[in-house]
Amino acid sequence: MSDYTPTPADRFSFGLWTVGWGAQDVFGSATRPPLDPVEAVHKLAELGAHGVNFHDEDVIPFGTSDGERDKLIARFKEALSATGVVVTTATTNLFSHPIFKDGGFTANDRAVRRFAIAKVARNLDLAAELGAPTYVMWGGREGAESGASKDVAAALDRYKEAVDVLCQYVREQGYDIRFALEPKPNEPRGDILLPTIGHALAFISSLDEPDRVGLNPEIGHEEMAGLNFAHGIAQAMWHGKLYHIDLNGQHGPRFDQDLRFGAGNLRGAFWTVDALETGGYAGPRHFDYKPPRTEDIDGVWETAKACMRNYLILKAKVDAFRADPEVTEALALARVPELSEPTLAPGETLADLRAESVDVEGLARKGMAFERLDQLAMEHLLGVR
Ligand SMILES: [Mn+2]
Repeated sequence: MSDYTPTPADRFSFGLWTVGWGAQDVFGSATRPPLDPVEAVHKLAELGAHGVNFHDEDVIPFGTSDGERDKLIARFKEALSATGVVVTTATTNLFSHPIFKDGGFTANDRAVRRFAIAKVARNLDLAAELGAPTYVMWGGREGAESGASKDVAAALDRYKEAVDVLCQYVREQGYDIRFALEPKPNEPRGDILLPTIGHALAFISSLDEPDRVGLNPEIGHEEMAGLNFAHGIAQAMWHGKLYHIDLNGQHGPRFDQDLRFGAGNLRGAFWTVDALETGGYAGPRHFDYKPPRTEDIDGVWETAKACMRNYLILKAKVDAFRADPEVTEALALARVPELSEPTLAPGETLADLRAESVDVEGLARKGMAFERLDQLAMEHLLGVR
């Protein structure tokens, strides 16, 4: 029986910006002092995490001189080698500085777009140096608040241009890095480009190197759009595009709550773990959340522990659900295995299918027995089975 204590073998990872968030929000200033990234790495290692992720500015504040930059990187690398923590992804902050008020890759101002691409390229060098296999692109400022201010088709042309240029750079440098786009419907912009998993998947097919680009979907972002996250990542996996994942908690369509994993939509979290564990996802289990503003640093570490613990508890629940003989029986009654059977038999033609006589009334009368199946899942989740 597991006591739900994480180890690096569980491959849990955290963004430095999660536990390091000072908790400033739209209405109030920070409630916590800055957290040294080195301290974050040591503490996360102690709690059983496997990896960390960073924006360039989580380690190197905007405007840092080259000499100071080298020192900060050296300190960070020391913490990694002292703890065995690995860098699983890196990303670029193209949203905090006022220069990015209208976006980075899709800013109307061409000089801003040029600066944004150069900023990403510089941090790609660091990502390669630190061995990050995945580079996340969250375009939180790529969007608009009003209709005429953004030519969406031109913005998508520029988005594609930026990703194509950076793919080419990575290839030419020989870096072993893939990109993962992170969709979000809104916040901080009124409407963000590539708002959902589906939009981003379609965009990837337009790129010069589509095989180098996949997704980093986030629970809260899809749920803000009222979408089913487990279905979204299942489709991303079906396309071979689930390169990374951001796990957190959200209560339906409202502001981006970034709760710890398992909080908010608990049933959604159960099916998310089920989709990842049964769907063959092999990447890190990454948490992208914000410890609430009410918490001091002890509360922050409670949330970090809870993210991992909740994942392990839900994994045990999912494993028990999938191993339950009554569930196997209920799946069969619900004809779930039958969906894996092709609709036409080998060699059969559409003409054969059309010639078949169908018991329309009989099929229409027959219930699907889905509620029994779902109640079994509920009872596993509630801990009574
Ligand atoms: Mn995220």
